[in-house]
Amino acid sequence: AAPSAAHPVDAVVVGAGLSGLYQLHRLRELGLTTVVFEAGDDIGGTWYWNRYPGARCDVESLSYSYSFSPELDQEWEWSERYASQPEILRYIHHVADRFDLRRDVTLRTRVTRAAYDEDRHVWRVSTDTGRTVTARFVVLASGCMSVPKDPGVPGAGSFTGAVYYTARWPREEVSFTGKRVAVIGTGCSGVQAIPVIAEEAAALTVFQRTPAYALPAHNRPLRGTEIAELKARYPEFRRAQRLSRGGTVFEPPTRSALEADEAERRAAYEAAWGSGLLSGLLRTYTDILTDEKANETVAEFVRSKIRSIVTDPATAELLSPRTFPFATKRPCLDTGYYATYNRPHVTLVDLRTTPIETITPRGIRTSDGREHALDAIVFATGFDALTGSQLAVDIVGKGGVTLREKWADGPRNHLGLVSAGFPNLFTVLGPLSPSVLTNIAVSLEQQVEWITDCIAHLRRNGLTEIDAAPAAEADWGAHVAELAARTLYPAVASWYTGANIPGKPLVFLAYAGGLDRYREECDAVARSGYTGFILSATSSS
Ligand code: NA7
Repeated sequence: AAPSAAHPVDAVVVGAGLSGLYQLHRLRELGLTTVVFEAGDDIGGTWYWNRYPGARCDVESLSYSYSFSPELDQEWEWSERYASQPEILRYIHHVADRFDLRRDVTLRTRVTRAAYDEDRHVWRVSTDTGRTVTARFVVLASGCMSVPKDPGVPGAGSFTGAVYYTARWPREEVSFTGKRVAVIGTGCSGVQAIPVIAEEAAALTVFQRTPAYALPAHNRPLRGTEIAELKARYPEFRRAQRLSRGGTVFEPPTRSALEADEAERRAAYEAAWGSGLLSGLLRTYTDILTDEKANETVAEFVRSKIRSIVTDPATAELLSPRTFPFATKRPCLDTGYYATYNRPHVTLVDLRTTPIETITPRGIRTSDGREHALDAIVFATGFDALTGSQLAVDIVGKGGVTLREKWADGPRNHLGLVSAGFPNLFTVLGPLSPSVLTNIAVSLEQQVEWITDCIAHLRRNGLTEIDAAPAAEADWGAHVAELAARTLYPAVASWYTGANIPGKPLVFLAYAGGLDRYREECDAVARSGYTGFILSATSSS
């Protein structure tokens, strides 16, 4: 029978992306009956929804993949250095088939509510299809960048042309041939989509509010020899990844950028630019993210690159970020982004000088009175990051307190995993964990494995409940804030701090201490018998 209130399951996992599918695999190994609810028409999460032109991972494919199965590592063959969205989705499908995961995934079903039954120590989980399931454990694997932001542009409903969101791109073929297209937003999604849309469109107008720092991907097909070379040492490479600071393997820098002279710095930055790695420039010196002067040397290097690529000096200047230090918002990895502005049919509109007044039936009107006539508008306007997907669910914990009430001034939890008063409810890639500051493929495995070990511990010891201790949670919040305060991140208005969403509390939302340190802290907690958590057994179990 389908799981229902009468047929309880052991665990509900919310979301069938990379995190949720791996969590299902692990819980199954423990012998838990598990159901995964997925809102989409198919599995894949982020890589299902973000199928916009040019969508591609900005972590190398050989690193951005599951590490838990040596056999999977050997059999899967990536075709490019940076995998495109369709290839990553094919990989996710392959994994789901290989580990027979689909049979426990219920598609087209959004979890709308989860309420804790304090007497029976179970969660009652409801969906938009009218199902209710009870489960002892709930894992929110609902994504750190999965709730698209409402762009809040007036008049959007009146436009008579086509409207697209990069984060909700249709599955059907979209053709821009012969069309006048607008892209609003120049974050990583816009930066990837713009050059590809420009290939097709008759005219492309980019509406930019804040320019991004975009670095060249130098994407290319992978050579058979380099794949074979890595596969020969994949176990060792995976171990190094797990122990690394951000989920990718590199030799950490040892010197301050300010200790090097101009020529030396330039050479280091040129090499990093040529490396095609998202964090290449960050890895040159120790203090790029902690010292404004050091950071400015990199920021100015990127601006000099923009000036050397973009032929019109005024456009180059508009594309040059000046309002925030390099990498305090996520840098973008691109293919041909800046050079696209040299094409005669591509126009850049600076929303700082001429903001959008309204969208009209025919196009977009800016404050200078100009109406940009359009056939299609693409919103690449970002997400309600890190907390959006958890707060989208009506979660009711102990004493009838909702997660929305509890997090009204910002998220609170212990280890980024469990929030006090919401027992047995775990989050993968949620707030106050390293998530978005790392290679999330490595981060999600670490958290899924910690959660799985924790549940195994509870069951082995006849325990039914784990909750965060309020004092430990307060300490964790202070620790995360303190780690962030050592960096340039928290002072910058970005989606890392919630500043992109009107009314969202301003809190630096990620753990900036590194995945290696985070892993040690999580492991130490588990080893000590879950210090900072309250574990209990109940007779009703
Ligand atoms: P981002 O990085 O949040 O970028 C959103 C962009 O859209 C950014 O340039 C915003 O400008 C712009 N934006 C947002 N709202 C508006 C309105 N109303 N008007 C004009 N411009 C607007 O999202 P992405 O999807 O590009 O990238 C998200 C992450 O996904 C990425 O870092 C990868 O990790 C994967 P603003 O900066 O707010 O001035």
